[in-house]
Amino acid sequence: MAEAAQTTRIPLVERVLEANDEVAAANRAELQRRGIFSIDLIGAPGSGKTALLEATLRALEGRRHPAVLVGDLATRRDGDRLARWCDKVIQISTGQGCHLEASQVRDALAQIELGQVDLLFIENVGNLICPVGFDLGQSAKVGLFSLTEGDDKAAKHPYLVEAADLILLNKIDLMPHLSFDRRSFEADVRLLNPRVPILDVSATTGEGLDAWIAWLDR
Ligand SMILES: Nc1nc2c(ncn2[C@@H]2O[C@H](COP(=O)(O)OP(=O)(O)O)[C@@H](O)[C@H]2O)c(=O)[nH]1
Ligand SMILES: [Mg+2]
Ligand SMILES: [Zn+2]
Repeated sequence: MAEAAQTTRIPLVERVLEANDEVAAANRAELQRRGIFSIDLIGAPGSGKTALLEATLRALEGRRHPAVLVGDLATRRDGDRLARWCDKVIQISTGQGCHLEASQVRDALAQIELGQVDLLFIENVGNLICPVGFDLGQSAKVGLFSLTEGDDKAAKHPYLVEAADLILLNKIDLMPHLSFDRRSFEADVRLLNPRVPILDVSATTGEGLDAWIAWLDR
């Protein structure tokens, strides 16, 4: 019985991913047609995704025209934080869903006037695992790690590191207080993704944000 259940389960998972990929492809085509560079920001709960986006929106004010989608199981708190810096913020409540799916992005985008928008940030649900497998139609995946998670988290989450177009290492301001081995972290990243840029940042102090903004502008 257990075996039979397993053989029907695998194709179902494949169908879910295939359906997601179709919607993601449509999202990607639409965003490209509009010239919108989009980022899927993936990181653990508390790694500083919202804080980084707050600092980023502040830095881009008056220069770029961003929109933000933010996924969370419950509460509008992150959306409310971000709405202080950006007038195009949509909070996506995923309920029990531990990742965003392309259809949720499509439905959220339909609620935004995209005419002026040139940059889209998507704060994924705090989770380093399944968000990697669900394409949203983004231009780039950014993996956010932080010092408080420990220096072994890149090695422990190889799929995110492999898929990432950029790695951000946040909370760099806490380096004097923690025993985070920066070289070991980087060595683990390099084994998985030899060319991915790694940028040290602090959403709190603003350290390193210039390089991140320059990456966005490219
Ligand atoms: N010291 C320090 N704290 C940070 C930094 N970025 C975020 N935090 C703190 O980490 C906590 C979680 O941040 P939040 O943005 O909500 O993380 P999220 O769950 O990934 O969106 C908050 O208390 C932030 O103030 C940073 O660069 N340095
Ligand atoms: Mg958040
Ligand atoms: Zn999930």
